[in-house]
Amino acid sequence: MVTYFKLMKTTLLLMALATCASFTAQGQKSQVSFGVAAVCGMCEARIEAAYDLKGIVAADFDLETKTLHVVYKSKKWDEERLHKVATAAGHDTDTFKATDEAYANMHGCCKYREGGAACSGDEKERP
Ligand SMILES: [Cu+2]
Repeated sequence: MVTYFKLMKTTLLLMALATCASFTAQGQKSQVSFGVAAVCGMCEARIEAAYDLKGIVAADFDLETKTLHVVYKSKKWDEERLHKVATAAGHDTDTFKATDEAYANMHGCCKYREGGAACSGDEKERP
């Protein structure tokens, strides 16, 4: 009986190790899409630039659908923290709100809460 338990323990340990190894080999990448409030091309550039961070593989914002797609290393990031990268740059997401301070720091034509003032000159036109 004692031998049997020992064998069980060893088997379980080996199985656990094998599972860990296969996760590591895949690099544990995840991806997520969520809504981010934005008005113009400047917003798009600002949002994508904000995600130029360690552990983020790719960030692509679609201005037409106002959807951000992020590929990230799940070891370093989780969804809540990814949302907060956008709010720190001044952009509300579909779950979290930007602070008034971050919002106030944005360019005037990017004020999406007031419906977005008309962008002028060098920025891309609103869709
Ligand atoms: Cu803008």
